[in-house]
Amino acid sequence: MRTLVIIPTYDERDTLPGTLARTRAAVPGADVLVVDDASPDGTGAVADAAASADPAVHVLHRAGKEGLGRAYVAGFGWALARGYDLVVEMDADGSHRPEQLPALLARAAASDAPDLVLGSRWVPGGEVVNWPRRRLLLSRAGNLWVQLALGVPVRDATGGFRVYRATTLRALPLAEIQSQGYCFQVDMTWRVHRAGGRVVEVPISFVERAEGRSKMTRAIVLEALWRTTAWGVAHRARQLRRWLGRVSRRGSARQRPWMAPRSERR
Ligand SMILES: Nc1nc2c(ncn2[C@@H]2O[C@H](COP(=O)(O)OP(=O)(O)OP(=O)(O)O)[C@@H](O)[C@H]2O)c(=O)[nH]1
Ligand SMILES: [Mg+2]
Repeated sequence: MRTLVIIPTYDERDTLPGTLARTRAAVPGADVLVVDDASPDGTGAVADAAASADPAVHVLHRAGKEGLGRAYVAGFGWALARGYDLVVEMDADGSHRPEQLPALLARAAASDAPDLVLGSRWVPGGEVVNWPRRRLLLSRAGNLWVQLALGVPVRDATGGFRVYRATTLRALPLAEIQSQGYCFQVDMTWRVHRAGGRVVEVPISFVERAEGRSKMTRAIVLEALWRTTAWGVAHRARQLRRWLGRVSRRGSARQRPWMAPRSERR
């Protein structure tokens, strides 16, 4: 299967070369696309140098920082236009170990053909290395909230090390997606789930970045909180309306039995 590994970058000059080398070694048959948002530290030029030395490496330059979600949507469009079968999301900072790509890709190519394979920190066998307590709590609480609010039956909907089937991406309205930061991962997981897609989790070992600077900000956390809350309220209201509709139909059928379907008449 033709595979593209998308790596979004913003100021990852120090981390990108190692990640590219490890990715090419781990999955030599896969192509790589770096999506750089005009990083002020010159990551785009580092990516260009790697691309000119290796035909399997490509670079998509964007005009400015628009967030992780927009970068991935642009990368998905690039992949779909070129006929890739599997599309991978992976961070540049080493938190996602390229050595675990073969396991994720093998699961994606298995005979049950999952629509989305999530690298998961929170299933048995998954782990986080070197995270401060604050980040652990945030991730656990965020994922619990997503399960409660949206009813998505996965343990790590916020994770960003994942494999999509191209057919899954083609079926989603990618141009409509508004989420910019990490909320994008939840948004995509929920969309695949709602569309009836099969989402499976594979344990990964997630390592805190050793170099470079985190782009996680308070605004990104708040975006995730308000969007998931709004989606959750709308989702639960829809469920309640459906349930009330069923109850009232049953009630009126009991009062006027001739209106009930033949199978429900007594
Ligand atoms: N193109 C692009 N890439 C981005 C943007 N924001 C973050 N990234 C990249 O997305 C990946 C994940 O961002 P990180 O800063 O590592 O976020 P994080 O993993 O939640 O935070 P840490 O665990 O603290 O590293 C990295 O490869 C970033 O360079 C953006 O606006 N545009
Ligand atoms: Mg990171």
